[in-house]
Amino acid sequence: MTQAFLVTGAAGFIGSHSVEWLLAHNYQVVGVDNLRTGHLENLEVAQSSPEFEWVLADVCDEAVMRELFRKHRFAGVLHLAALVSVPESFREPALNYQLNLATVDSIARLCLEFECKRLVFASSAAVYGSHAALPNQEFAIPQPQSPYAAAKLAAEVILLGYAASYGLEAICLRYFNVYGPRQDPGSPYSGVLSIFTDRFQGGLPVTVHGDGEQTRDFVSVRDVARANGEALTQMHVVVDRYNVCTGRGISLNQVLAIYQELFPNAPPAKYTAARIGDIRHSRGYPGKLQDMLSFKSQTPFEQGLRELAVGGLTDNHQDRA
Ligand code: UD2
Repeated sequence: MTQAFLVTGAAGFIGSHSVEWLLAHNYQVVGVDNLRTGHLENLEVAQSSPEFEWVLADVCDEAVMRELFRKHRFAGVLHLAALVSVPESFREPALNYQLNLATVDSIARLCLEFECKRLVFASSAAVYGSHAALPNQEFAIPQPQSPYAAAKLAAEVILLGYAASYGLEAICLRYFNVYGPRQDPGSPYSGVLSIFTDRFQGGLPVTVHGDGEQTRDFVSVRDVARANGEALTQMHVVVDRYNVCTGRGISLNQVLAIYQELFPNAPPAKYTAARIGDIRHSRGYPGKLQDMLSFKSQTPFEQGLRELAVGGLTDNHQDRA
């Protein structure tokens, strides 16, 4: 019998790519989203598969979710639905608590109730804070500096506690700077590459906050979807927290040099003051996930950025790892 997996936040940026990976690997998928920040258009490819069931629902609604668990007896859950904006978590700490902590607990308890063994949780590199040694390793003492990071960390702790108490196979994945198609460029706090791509494509100048020498560990959504899929479906996993990153730090100025080649007639970038609270360098150590899942990011940054900026990175989930 084909196994069914639940993906929450399915219509989001990472969610929709993860759904496609699972469908390409012949799994049944039930995708839930309330479309608060996700978009139904992201699921166009998924909707064409008979193995995909779309459910418009709020994951915070435990009664609705319980019915889904009862009906499908999921083999595993990929829990991505969240309040995704760090600035919003400052403005709305109660909503952040509800979406990024209380709901994770509720989904985990439903897994226990319906004997769904595996729960893969979307955590964040934000849990490290800005003072952790580079590259960030999972054993570092986390120093969350936002309500968002605090909730993600607390959710990890709850899940690992349930793993120790009840045998739940909880895998917490700490995503670094994920980029790729379908990332919404709509807010000033959107991922920098979604904003830059949008502006370069529109012939508009980009704004660099600071001197452009800050670095990030940019990981392609295609690789992140594969990490999610492997964590959800591989037979043997080790319950823990894992970085999802490339291990390579790239500066914004290096990023701009690639855009310059792709858009030679673009207006020059404007440099303004650094953002308050901005982290100077962020880079993860990828070895732990590599040891557990044989996972290694496969998209070289230059290639991923070119594909994003000039097209081509759409349906790549057919390639098996
Ligand atoms: C990432 C996450 C955030 C949180 C944080 C933890 C994203 C989108 N955000 O924030 O959720 O986990 O890491 O540390 O992944 N920038 C510009 N111009 C622009 C936009 C951004 O110069 O138009 C700069 C920005 O000041 C920063 C860098 O680009 O230095 C990356 O910004 P970001 O918002 O993409 O991601 P980050 O690392 O601040």
